[in-house]
Amino acid sequence: MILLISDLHLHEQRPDIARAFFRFLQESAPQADALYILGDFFEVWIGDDAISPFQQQVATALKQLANSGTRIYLMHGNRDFLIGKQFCRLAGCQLLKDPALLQHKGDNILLMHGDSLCTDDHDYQRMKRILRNPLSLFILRHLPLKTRRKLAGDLRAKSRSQTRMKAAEITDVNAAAVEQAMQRHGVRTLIHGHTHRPATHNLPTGTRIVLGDWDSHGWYLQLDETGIEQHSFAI
Ligand code: LP5
Repeated sequence: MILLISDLHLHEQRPDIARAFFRFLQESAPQADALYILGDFFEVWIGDDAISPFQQQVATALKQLANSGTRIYLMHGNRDFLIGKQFCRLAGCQLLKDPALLQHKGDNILLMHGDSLCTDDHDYQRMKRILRNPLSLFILRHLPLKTRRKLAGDLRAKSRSQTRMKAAEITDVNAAAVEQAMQRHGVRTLIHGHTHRPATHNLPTGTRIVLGDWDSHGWYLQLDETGIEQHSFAI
């Protein structure tokens, strides 16, 4: 059995979400062969050299799960793309490229964070190109911690105010981008997060399953012999 989660946005200021996640790790995850985390696991990540006691606690909990035999795969999201090898070592998880393929019942399933499918959000895609090119990543990783904290805070604030003003269609995936991604990878099933719009969409090309973000509810997908099912629970 495989479990997938996304967009927990773990943060000191949401202890309720952290508690729900630790409960999930104790009650549901140990039965899984693998746990896939499809990005935005943390509210924001400014570098492996700035791990807070809370983030260390999260890493330790993941490591316990890994030690008990569940493989853990972690994909970057748009808020935690600076997660690196040091965190992965502490947490016993493996970084997963976006996109990635997962074999299930003889078929490939395409896994993505989801932001790359939001091609109508031109401002976001421009910002992503700037932030994620190798030179920017190098510079960002070497900025003083105080500067990184300030920049990350400014970016979150700007994002919050701008996202509120964007039309719903802009911040959702683009249908053609979805179709292209599925065709390029030859899959009938795509699973992603990012948009915070949990749903299962039946498309001419197959099925697109959107994982929910953890807020008033927690969400996870369960893949087993019987199929794929999205579960949610109150936080
Ligand atoms: O995150 P979410 O879901 O609320 O919104 C996203 C898009 N926003 C973002 C920004 C993140 O929220 C914050 C990123 C923090 C990164 C921390 C690590 C780096 C820190 C180290 C030091 C810098 O991804 C939002 C989308 C939305 O999803 C839906 O898809 O719309 O995009 C925006 O709001 C972007 C704005 O439209 C454009 C902002 C322009 C800012 C220009 C910055 C240029 C680069 C600065 C270089 C330091």
